[in-house]
Amino acid sequence: MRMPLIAGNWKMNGSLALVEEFGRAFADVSLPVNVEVALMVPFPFLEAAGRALGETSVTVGAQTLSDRPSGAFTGEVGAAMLRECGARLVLVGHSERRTLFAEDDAAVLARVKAALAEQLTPVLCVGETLEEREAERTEAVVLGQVEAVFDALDEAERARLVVAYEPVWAIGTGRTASPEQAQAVHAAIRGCLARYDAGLAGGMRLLYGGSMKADNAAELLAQPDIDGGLVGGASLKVDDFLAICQSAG
Ligand code: G2H
Repeated sequence: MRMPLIAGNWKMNGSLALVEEFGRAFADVSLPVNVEVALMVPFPFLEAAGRALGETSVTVGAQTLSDRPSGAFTGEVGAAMLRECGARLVLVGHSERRTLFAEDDAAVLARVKAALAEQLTPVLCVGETLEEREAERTEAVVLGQVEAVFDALDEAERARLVVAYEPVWAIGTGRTASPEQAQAVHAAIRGCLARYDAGLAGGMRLLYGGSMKADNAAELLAQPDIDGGLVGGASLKVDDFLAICQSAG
C-alpha cells in the first residue's frame, strides 16, 4: 500500500508571513493519518518553515539543489546545507529547471545523486511538452527521462525516489490533464519501473502535477496509479492546499 504524498511547490513565491500562516493553519487541523504532506519552499524560508510546521506532521523540502557537495560555486546550495536547514525532500528536474535553467538529463541525474548522498528524498519530475504530446511522443519522452536516472542508480537508491509526472502543457496554465490522460502516463511509468523490479514498481509513489486544484484533486487521486500530487499555484492558498490534502485521505 503506497501512502499518498501531497507536496506543495511554492516556486519563487511566498513570504515569511505566509510560512507563519501555514504553520498556524496546519496546527489547527487534523490531516488524514494515511497521507504525507510536504511543502517545498524557497531556500530562505526552509528553517522558518521547519519551525512553523514543527508541531505538525508536514515535512519541509526544497525545490532544487546543486550537483556538487560544496566549494567555489557562488550562489549554489548543496544537499548537506538543505538537510541542515530542515529539508527532507527536494524536487529535481522540475520542467522549469529543465527549460529555464538548461538542466538536461545528466544534470538531473547528478542532482538526484547529490540528494541521495545526504539522505534527502529526491522527487524526480518528468513530463512532455505540448509539441511532444501532439507528435505522440509522450511515452518516449517521459520514460526516457525516467530511465536516464533509474538506469544509473542501484536497487537501493531507486527505491528512495518519488516520481512526479507533470505534463509541461498543464503547468500553471489552468489546463489539467484529464484523470484518464494522467492515469495512462502513470501506468506507463509504473510499467517502465517494473522492468527494473516488480517490487520497486509496486512501491514507488507517482505524483501528478499540473494545475491540480481543490476541485479536481479527488478525481485525479482516485486513479489507481496516481499516489499524490505536486501542487503549485494552489499550494499558496492555505485553504485550497488543505482541501487537497484532505481529499487524498
Ligand atoms: C507544476 C505545478 C507544481 P501548478 O509546476 O509543480 O504547478 O500546480 O501551478 O501547475
